[in-house]
Amino acid sequence: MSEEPTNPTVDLPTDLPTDLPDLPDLPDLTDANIEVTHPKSWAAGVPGVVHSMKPALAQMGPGRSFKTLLALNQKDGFDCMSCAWPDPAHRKAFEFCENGAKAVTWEATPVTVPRSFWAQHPLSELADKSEYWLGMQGRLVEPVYKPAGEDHYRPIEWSEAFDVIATALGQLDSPNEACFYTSGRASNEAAFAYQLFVRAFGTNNLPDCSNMCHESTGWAMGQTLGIGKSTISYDDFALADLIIIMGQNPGTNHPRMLTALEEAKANGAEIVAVNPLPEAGLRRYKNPQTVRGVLGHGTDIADQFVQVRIGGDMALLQAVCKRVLDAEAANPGTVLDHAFLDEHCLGLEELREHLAELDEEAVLAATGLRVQVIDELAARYLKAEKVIITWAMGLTQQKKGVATIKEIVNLLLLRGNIGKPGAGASPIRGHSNVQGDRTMGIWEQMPPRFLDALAAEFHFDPPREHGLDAVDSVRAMRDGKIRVWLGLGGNFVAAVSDTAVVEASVRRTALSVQISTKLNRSHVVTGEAALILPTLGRTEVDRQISGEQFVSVEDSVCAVHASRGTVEPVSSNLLSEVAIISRLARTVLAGRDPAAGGGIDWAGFEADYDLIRGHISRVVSGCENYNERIRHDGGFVLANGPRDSRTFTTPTGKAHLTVNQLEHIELPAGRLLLQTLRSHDQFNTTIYGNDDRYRGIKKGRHVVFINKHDLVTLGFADGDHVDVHSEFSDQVDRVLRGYRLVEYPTPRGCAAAYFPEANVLVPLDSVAEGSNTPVSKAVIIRLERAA
Ligand SMILES: Nc1nc2c(c(=O)[nH]1)N[C@H]1C(S)=C(S)[C@@H](COP(=O)(O)OP(=O)(O)OC[C@H]3O[C@@H](n4cnc5c(=O)[nH]c(N)nc54)[C@H](O)[C@@H]3O)O[C@H]1N2
Ligand SMILES: Nc1nc2c(c(=O)[nH]1)N[C@H]1C(S)=C(S)[C@@H](COP(=O)(O)OP(=O)(O)OC[C@H]3O[C@@H](n4cnc5c(=O)[nH]c(N)nc54)[C@H](O)[C@@H]3O)O[C@H]1N2
Ligand SMILES: [Mo]
Repeated sequence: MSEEPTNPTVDLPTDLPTDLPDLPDLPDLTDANIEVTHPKSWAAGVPGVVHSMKPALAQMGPGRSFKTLLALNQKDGFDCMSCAWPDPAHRKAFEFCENGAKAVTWEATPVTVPRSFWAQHPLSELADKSEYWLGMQGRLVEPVYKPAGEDHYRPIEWSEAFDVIATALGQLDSPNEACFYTSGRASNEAAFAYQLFVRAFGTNNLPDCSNMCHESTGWAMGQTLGIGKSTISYDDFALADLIIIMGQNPGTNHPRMLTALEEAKANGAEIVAVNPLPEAGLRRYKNPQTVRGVLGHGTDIADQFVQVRIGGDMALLQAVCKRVLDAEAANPGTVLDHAFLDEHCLGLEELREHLAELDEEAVLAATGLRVQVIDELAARYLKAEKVIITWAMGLTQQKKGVATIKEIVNLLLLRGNIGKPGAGASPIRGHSNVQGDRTMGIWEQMPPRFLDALAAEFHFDPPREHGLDAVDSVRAMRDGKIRVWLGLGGNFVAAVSDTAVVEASVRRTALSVQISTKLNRSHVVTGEAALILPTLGRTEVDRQISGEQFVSVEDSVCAVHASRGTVEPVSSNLLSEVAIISRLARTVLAGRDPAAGGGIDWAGFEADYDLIRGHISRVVSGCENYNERIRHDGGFVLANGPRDSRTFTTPTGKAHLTVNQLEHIELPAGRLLLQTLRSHDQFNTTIYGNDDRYRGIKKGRHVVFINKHDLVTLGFADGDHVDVHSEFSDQVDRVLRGYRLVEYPTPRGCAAAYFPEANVLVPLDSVAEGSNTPVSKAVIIRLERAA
């Protein structure tokens, strides 16, 4: 190991109990005693892991904990599965964060679900257990089957499990009666094999977690820039003059980003945070990997905090664009990047005309900001030569998410902030390989170019009709049109909106199948029959006939690299995702002609992942010579037209400035706008613990954050318990009962509660225009005193 300060981030406790907790009696988390203290003004990683992960660390034992944590994000180790934040190309010491350590601890536990578990616990009982309790039962190690009409899973042989699926798929009237979901942890190899199997089977029904995540980004950037991915590389952060972080909570969800921001600041960059909440990581960062960070004041991150109202970003961005155009009008030829606009862009005149009409009163109402705040942001933008804008769920999960992100593109294009060093548009992805999965063809709407390449490589004609995305899959299940549901990872039932509707819809299917590492809600709310297929996690060594395998992943800035598990699998009975997909495909497609999707060497795929990568080289553009380039130290970076050469593969070959109509969110009197977000102790639907320490919440998740003036106006006090009803045009009463109100510095009219519990409140039909993403960040709610 190098001499660099390595990892004070994770202090493993020395007093770990040697015997494991008695799992069946594991007390569930309750929130009878929620504790609320002041939110933190700074973020760092020192104390957190130990506390929130004590039960899981106790399961793991010190030896395995150390080995696993040390391998995290090392050059020869595995890729951290906690987020898609990139690794610096020339890092001095390996870097990982508190929440990465939690994710690894959670997965690498040696505790396994015992065979007796299935006989002991009927599904009807498991349906009352929390996500935390389910996850703490340990790793899944044998396939289990719940036949139709029964209330228990029971162990089943792997081959029988594949037969059950093949039979169910064989009974469908059309391949389009099956849906194949993907969560973003699947490797490129697994994802490529999976989409190939699904298309060979005959459908494009490939919904994924991205439909609920950065889908709005993909559409907005695709339509305006020709590519739905970040236009920067890691090193650009250190070169920027100004970084605007919108709708994102890096201290919890991308903690290693704080190191990049700290470096940018050290190089003189200004940072602006646009967020309804004063998130700790956006205010001050104490880098646990430096002495100054551990002992000192840390780094002040945001130079300006723009406390926008929920859903106000589009108006804010239009107002800033207008100020840029006004500055140009006042001093013609000095503000806009005319050379860039003339050569590369379309739509400037239309934008100018549109924004000339901008209603500043409407902007102030939508944003809740004072005009000086907007002026200050505009001044910072005008002063900077190199600007990066990053964003995440606060922008994408909005009704106007696509249009809002198009406004980011407008603002950047006006001053040539795309395709030059230190500048660009940078969506920060969520799941660690969600971007790679898309590159590999996991999308219900892959373009003809990809499908043609697939056809040429495998000699069958893949279906061309678009498939179902996440929300449309629920609708189709609800309407009885989907008979078989298969999930490659994830926890769809808990992750998608409108919990009651999705649960009823999944129960209508004939068979639901989950390929998973650990138990979750999607295993206990099932089709008539159900299967769980346990799989290796990313931390574990993957041995196949040809030897140890590695897989590959793509991060937020299009860098692709290898990931190799380092700990012994918890059970020799586990199959890798690639092996499960290959064996399933062999069973389902057995006997087919090559022209009907037969004739693919699935056994070869399972034996040696190089074979899959060989196909990827020939099918996926940008992945030529994949096997060779993935073996380079640190991998390789995918080509990116806007970033590399200001090439825009839109239909016109130009980048598009766009005109987007503002729309006011009508908030009836006495109502609040609720966003659903992540606590510090969770990874999506996986709950590690009951605390949210940066926001000052302990021992509970059933809280609603609310502004102090709204408390008064609505006749409540901090600590009161309420029922939260959401209101939508369909008049259905969706309600969460018994939530504790927490006075919090959120803007007036804006509230917050934790996902996934709050998915009960998000109506299925409340979706972003143009991307069909659930509007999880703007739900109209009414509070009523709890009985
Ligand atoms: N530890 C950990 N890491 C994770 C995850 C996790 O659950 N835990 N999840 C992963 C995944 S899949 C994803 S997608 C990412 C998610 O990363 P984030 O997008 O940071 O996740 P959220 O918790 O949804 O936070 C949304 C942020 O947007 C703000 N926001 C809400 N509404 C608005 C708005 O109208 N305007 C603006 N400007 N801001 C708004 C919220 O206050 C909050 O700060 O993180 C990834 N990394
Ligand atoms: N209201 C609301 N809803 C949201 C969001 C929100 O902000 N608000 N965010 C949305 C977003 S951004 C996302 S990305 C989705 C997330 O939706 P999903 O990706 O479906 O959900 P996760 O909770 O990430 O899935 C966790 C499960 O994945 C399985 N798993 C873990 N590792 C592996 C592995 O290596 N292989 C396999 N096969 N399985 C594994 C485990 O069984 C675990 O229980 O939720 C969305 N839903
Ligand atoms: Mo996500």
